[in-house]
Amino acid sequence: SSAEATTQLEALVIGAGVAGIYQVFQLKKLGLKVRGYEAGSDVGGTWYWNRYPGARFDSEGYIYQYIFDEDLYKGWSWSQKFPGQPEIERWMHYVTDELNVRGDFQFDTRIAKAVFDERTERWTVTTDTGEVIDTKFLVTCAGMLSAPLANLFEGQDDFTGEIFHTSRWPREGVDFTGKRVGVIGTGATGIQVIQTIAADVDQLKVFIRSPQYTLPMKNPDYGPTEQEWYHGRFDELRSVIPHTFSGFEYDWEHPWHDTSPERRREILEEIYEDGSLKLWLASFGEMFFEQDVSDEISAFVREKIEARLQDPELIDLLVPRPGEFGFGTHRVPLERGYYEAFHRPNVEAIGVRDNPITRIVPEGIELADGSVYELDIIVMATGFDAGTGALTRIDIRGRGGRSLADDWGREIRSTLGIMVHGYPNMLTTAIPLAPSAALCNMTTCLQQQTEWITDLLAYMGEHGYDVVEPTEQGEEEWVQHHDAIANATLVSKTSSWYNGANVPGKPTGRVLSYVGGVGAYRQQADAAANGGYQAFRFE
Ligand code: NA7
Repeated sequence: SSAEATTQLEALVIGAGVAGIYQVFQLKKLGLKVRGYEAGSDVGGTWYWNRYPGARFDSEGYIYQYIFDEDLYKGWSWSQKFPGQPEIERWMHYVTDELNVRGDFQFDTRIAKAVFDERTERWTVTTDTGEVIDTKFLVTCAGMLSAPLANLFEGQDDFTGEIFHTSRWPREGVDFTGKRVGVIGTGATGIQVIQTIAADVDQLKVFIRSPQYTLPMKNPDYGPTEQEWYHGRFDELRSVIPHTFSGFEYDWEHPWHDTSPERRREILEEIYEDGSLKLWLASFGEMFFEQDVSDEISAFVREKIEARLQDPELIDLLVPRPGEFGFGTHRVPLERGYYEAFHRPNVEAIGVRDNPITRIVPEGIELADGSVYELDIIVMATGFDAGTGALTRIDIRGRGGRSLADDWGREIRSTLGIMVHGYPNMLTTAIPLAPSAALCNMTTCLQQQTEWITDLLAYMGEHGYDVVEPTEQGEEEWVQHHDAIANATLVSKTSSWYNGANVPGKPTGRVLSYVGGVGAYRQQADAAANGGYQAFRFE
């Protein structure tokens, strides 16, 4: 349609991560002319960008894998229960080659703009290299946690040392030897960095605003015995994982109120020993809804952390305060030796809750009280504009020229997290109002979302439809359903990236991830499709 368009497609997929690789594979199989565009130089998505020291799964490797194909699953063997980024990146290359989609991607190309043309009912997409593409469907696999919050402080450009955001880590790595290093941020990422580099740096200054509830990771090596064990569980895993609360193999097992206090304690102790996210995602589901239960489990986890820290000053800085937020209402990081790192003589914990970082000065970090910490390297483990950032950083224009960044700047809405009213033929993954990294093993959710999208496009092909869009009412119903569940949970009462609170100016009234559970969401999504896509309008 567009006069200057050099490429004509039926589907343009943004991103070559876990979602994009599988989405391109499926749409190709459907017979569509599809092409993927990726800003990075290679495949991997999250596992391409996040190559900071200590980057690692908090999901068991054998649970994170795609489960849609038995040979693909069994053809890969992890060397650990929770593998690290280099091995994960190798796995992403393995699946890309096995699915034979590498040639369907264009790398080093960032999508800058996408405009829906109401006359032709097609998208005109422009890349940062000036290429113009005309496509029927725009499919976004751009990631939930991929738009980094990297420019946060005044004076960052004046720093005479080096500043790295964790998700923009140099491919060649960073040499910490003899360096004074500052880390800002103690979420899942900061914790992995800190515990990993503490022994390698001359001095480590950790700037802590909000400590998190964590769980200790146990990470045994996997050899042929373990690999055979989980390969042998393929059928079982495939029947279980898609239907649990969190897309892991385990699910809520224990009813809090029917369990005696002594037995509860035993159960918590047992599950804690699992060394996984199980205590969060598969112990007592009541922790998400009932304040008393949340308080008791939070106290249990605090007790565990405090026993390792001993020192009251460190406890004050590194343990969430009672009543502040409940265990599990923020993302729970797994850690290994994180707390012990603070016992090293070269590591210092600096509280910045009451004495915040005000700016970066040429020699280091300055706090409100005027004190300056002199540093050679600053690591910003400061997180992401979650859920919306990957798309609002693209100039996306729907019907009537409406802007997605403006729309979501007012209120973050979607239908099933798969489409947005006003943006016909734009199919989305990893955006708000679907289950996501907040409470989901990401590959489980992304497989389901991309499969749902593929089924929708197949349905359109069968019926000769060219355009799909959620109706205003269909979207409103999903938003209401989402909010009714989210607002009944304690997650809605805390502030974190779960509800946009980590980004200045972002609307915070809504929990971004569907909290009803992965299995429940799947039922809703399947019902929407099987019922003839009532929430959608076709042309
Ligand atoms: P998170 O979880 O958003 O953590 C960001 C951290 O950075 C968090 O501790 C923040 O403290 C801290 N932060 C952000 N801005 C500041 C300023 N201005 N001063 C001090 N500290 C600051 O990001 P992650 O990358 O760790 O994890 C994101 C997800 O990626 C993770 O959950 C996994 O699913 C993968 P705050 O809590 O806001 O007080």
